Amino acid sequence: MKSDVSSTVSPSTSSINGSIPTEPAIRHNWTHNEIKAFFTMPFNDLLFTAQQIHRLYFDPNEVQVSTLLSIKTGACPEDCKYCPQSTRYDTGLEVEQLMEVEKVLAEARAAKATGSTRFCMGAAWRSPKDRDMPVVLAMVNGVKELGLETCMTLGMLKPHQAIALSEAGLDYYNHNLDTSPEYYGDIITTRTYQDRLDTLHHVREAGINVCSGGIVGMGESLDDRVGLLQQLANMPEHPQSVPINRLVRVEGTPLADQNDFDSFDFIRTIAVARILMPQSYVRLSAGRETMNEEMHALVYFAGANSIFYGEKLLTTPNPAANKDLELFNRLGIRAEGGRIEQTPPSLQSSRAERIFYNAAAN
Ligand code: SAM
Ligand code: DTB
Ligand code: SF4
Repeated sequence: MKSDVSSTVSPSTSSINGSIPTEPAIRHNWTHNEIKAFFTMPFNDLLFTAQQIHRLYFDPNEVQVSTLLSIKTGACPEDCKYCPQSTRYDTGLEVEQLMEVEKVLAEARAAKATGSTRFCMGAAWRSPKDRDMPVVLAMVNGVKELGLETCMTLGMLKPHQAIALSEAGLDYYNHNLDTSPEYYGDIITTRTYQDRLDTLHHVREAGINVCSGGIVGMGESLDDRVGLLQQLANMPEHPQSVPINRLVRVEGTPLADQNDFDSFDFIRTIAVARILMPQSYVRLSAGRETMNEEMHALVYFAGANSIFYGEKLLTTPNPAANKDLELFNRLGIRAEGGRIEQTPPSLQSSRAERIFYNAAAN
């Protein structure tokens, strides 16, 4: 689908186009029009601005890598129109009960061996039942003991559940707003936007890092993408991690026949997220299977600095780890944490380049 960014008028961003303050104020009062003005900037100005801001807080050549595991799959009572795990849609998915702790730990060990630094566990639940909590807490404990960061996404949480997860050592909780408050009702009817904000509040209060973002390509308007980022950026604290998913169109879901989402609009969304939330990790999340290497490179340039690593997301495919590594090597990107063995780009190239690289490195 063609971009719905119709104008490329320069907003009044003299402080941005001219000089970026050494440390931009971290704001929580962005207006809709201010954010929309970023979306409609000329593409090069937008990417340049995002990259400058990115460099104030992050190493531009480093990307955080996480591994995702579905610990309970399918048969979810919710009606999220994008989701292959909802029991309401026939997607041919095989239902799996909550995994045993030992099996989860075996997967976490394998993820650690591939160099991942964070292990994210997702369950197709509306919210966890208290009777499931001991098993879930044992997973957090066990993964933490392996020396990995822990992340969970289990649906809505009550305050006491968030506290228990925090005490077990949970580092991040993922709970997405998914879209703007205005478009939300077109996508999900079984829980409200406020329910989601409440869960994020409980997570924050329990001292767990918040991971919250959304999905683009669900037929939403530019104003809805603006609205989603406005909600995230105006939270009392910016989410420490902001996943931006490009809809994975799964056969059997009501959104299976959505048009392709414009690639430039996706890159713009990443860039605007980076500008609004300068200190947050912006995660290039679902949908990478539809992005070529050049698009990945542009998305990293726009300020994305986190990915899911490994060939499966929860139920759908993700690029193979060696493909990501090859691209990292070609772009001179390092995986954060230094656990992944990488070849400097020039070592794969000519002898002259190797000599130059070694000289530069010394
Ligand atoms: N059941 C829990 C919940 O919804 O809070 C946790 C798991 S749920 C699968 C986690 C997130 O995955 C959703 O909030 C949504 O943003 C994302 N997601 C699910 N299906 C997707 C799809 N087809 N394309 C892109 N993102 C998707
Ligand atoms: C997030 O924002 N994206 C991930 C993670 N958080 C849990 C999930 C993507 C799921 C894509 C569809 C699937 O594999 O089932
Ligand atoms: Fe259930 Fe989560 Fe999928 Fe919604 S996104 S149907 S809550 S698994």
